[in-house]
Amino acid sequence: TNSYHCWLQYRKIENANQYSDIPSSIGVAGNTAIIDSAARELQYALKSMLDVDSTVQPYTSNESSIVLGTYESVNLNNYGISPKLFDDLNEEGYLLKTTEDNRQVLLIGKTDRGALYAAFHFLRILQQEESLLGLEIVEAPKNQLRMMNQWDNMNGSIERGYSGKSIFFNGNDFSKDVTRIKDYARLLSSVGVNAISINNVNVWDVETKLLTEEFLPKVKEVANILRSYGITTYLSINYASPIELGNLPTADPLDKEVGKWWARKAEEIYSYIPDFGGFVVKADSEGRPGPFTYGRGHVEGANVLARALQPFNGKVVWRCFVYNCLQDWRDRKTDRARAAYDNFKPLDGRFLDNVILQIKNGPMDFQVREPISPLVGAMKETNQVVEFQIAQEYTGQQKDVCYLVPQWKEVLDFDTYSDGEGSTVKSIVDGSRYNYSHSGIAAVSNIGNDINWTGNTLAQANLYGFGRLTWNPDLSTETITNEWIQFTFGSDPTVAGAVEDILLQSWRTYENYTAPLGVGWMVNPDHHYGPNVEGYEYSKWGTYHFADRDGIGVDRTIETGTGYAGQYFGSNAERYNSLEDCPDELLLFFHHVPYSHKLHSGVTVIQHIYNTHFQGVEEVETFIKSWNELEGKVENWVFENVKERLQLQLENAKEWRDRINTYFYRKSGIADEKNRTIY
Ligand code: BDP
Repeated sequence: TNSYHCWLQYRKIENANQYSDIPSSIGVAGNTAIIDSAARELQYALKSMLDVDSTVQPYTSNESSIVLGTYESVNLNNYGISPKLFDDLNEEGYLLKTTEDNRQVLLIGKTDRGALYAAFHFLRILQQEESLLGLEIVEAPKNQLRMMNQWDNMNGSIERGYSGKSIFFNGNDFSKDVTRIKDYARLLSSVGVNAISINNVNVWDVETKLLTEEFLPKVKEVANILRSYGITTYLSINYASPIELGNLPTADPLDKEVGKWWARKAEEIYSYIPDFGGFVVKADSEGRPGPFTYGRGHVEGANVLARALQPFNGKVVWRCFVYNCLQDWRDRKTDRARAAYDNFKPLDGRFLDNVILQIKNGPMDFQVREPISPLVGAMKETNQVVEFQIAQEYTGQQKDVCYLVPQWKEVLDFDTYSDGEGSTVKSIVDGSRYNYSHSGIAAVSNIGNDINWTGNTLAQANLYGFGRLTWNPDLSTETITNEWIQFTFGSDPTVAGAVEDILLQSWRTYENYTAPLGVGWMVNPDHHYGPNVEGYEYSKWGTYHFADRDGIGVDRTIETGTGYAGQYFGSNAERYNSLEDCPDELLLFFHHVPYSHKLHSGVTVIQHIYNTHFQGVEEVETFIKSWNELEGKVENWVFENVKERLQLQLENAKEWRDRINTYFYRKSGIADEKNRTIY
């Protein structure tokens, strides 16, 4: 199935005439592995799209060719390009220019990474069948760190993986076949991802040994592949490594021997991988070891690692998903939503410069609807990246379609007011607002070894969209969506229209039939698929909805609730704190209200619950109807794959509808105004 190639299918171009004068030689300036990857991608794609057999040869300035290189290796004078143009570009930027006679296509990067991105950009233009005449495009990524977090375990399983097994590991070792690692690298770099951590943040087991001579040669092999696509390799580490690997009695970050151990370890790692990215760390969270054991805090915890990595330019990506998962706060004195801010905000300015805090987009955990984490923007002197979850753990697990680009856009466009009006999340994570030395966006990957990588083929759009958005958060959802559709399905307008409608509606639809009005959860414990209204209500995870016969919702106000609303800046705090002003979609995240409470939309909370749950199922039925009309118009394998998943989604949606509606009907005793059947 073509779906293996995702958006790099390079379909045959019907109207190839307009490209008849594209030069068939690729002139390569400089010979790095990255330039080589770019040249091979161009060769492969030109053959596939235009049936052109191109040659790759060393760059000479006067021949008609596609020129691929860096601004220092190409003779800019020849094309009347001033080297100044590159002064303002960051390391990964590029110029894509076609000369007036169209006999030369210039793909010139500030560095070889830039040249690779230019090549992929050029191929996007061809795939969209746009004109090449007189192009002059200057681009650079907006975010510095554009990172993928694999949650892959060495036994081959993937935590929260919904698309088969790991492509990196199996049998407590690295996979022998690296084909898919290379193809994954192509997919990632084609959308601009430039960093990856290859193992799960929960380092349970043999993964601890990734830092040893037993596995470092293999990490190196993988890093070599990834590097040739401009991707830097990171590892998730076990905070107790000094004990488990070093036989030290402690992992106390202030212990001298521990510090020395990490320093030697860093040296060893860099002797294998000179451009190793650094460590991703989940410490003192959900049972993972960390500095708390030794009476130390996150600053000491992260800085000991940072000091070890600093001589090699390595980074510590320290996750802020830290909360007490054994603390019951039904007494309303504590609130899990507060945890990241309460833990980290007081530490601003105390982390070393190569530490980056990684903050989940919401205060809880990747729900279909959550407010934006108040920690974003709250630490002006501490590098931050925001973390998304492409894996659809709480959003349908790649059975249900849930296109998350609109959600991520909302997050990135959110105004934190941290530095007055206009302090959007994107202006914080791109580093510009507070001059962070390192910042960007990371995400939990959604791929596995399923033939189409993502289980549901439509879930490929989330991976594509994530990359494109991290490159440029200002791209519109429509642009990203249409690109993906065209590269994946071609340009049949019937197909494009149907797929676009499904994708753009899908997030709302998923929200409609699941937990209402931002309250979250109501899922089955552990695996998190399907409804279980009280699944987490009486356990200690801190994820409650407080529904009783009178009302529902979590009081997070400043006066009577947990005070969480007060973690926001200025008008955000006021808006969320106020029952009148709080946006409907987050009402139950911030307020406990009676079922008869009237929303801004004019309906009561209970009627909203009924309406949206009936509506959600109807929307899935519409998806099925429009998808079925695509039979014969999309590849059969993909047609069947999505068709099958939509059936599962329909069952899931119905189950949610019935459980939620019944539950709230029984709790409230208030009937549906429209007299629909509630089981
Ligand atoms: C939650 C997942 C859990 C992860 C945790 C994390 O349920 O498997 O370990 O996030 O981000 O969403 O560390």
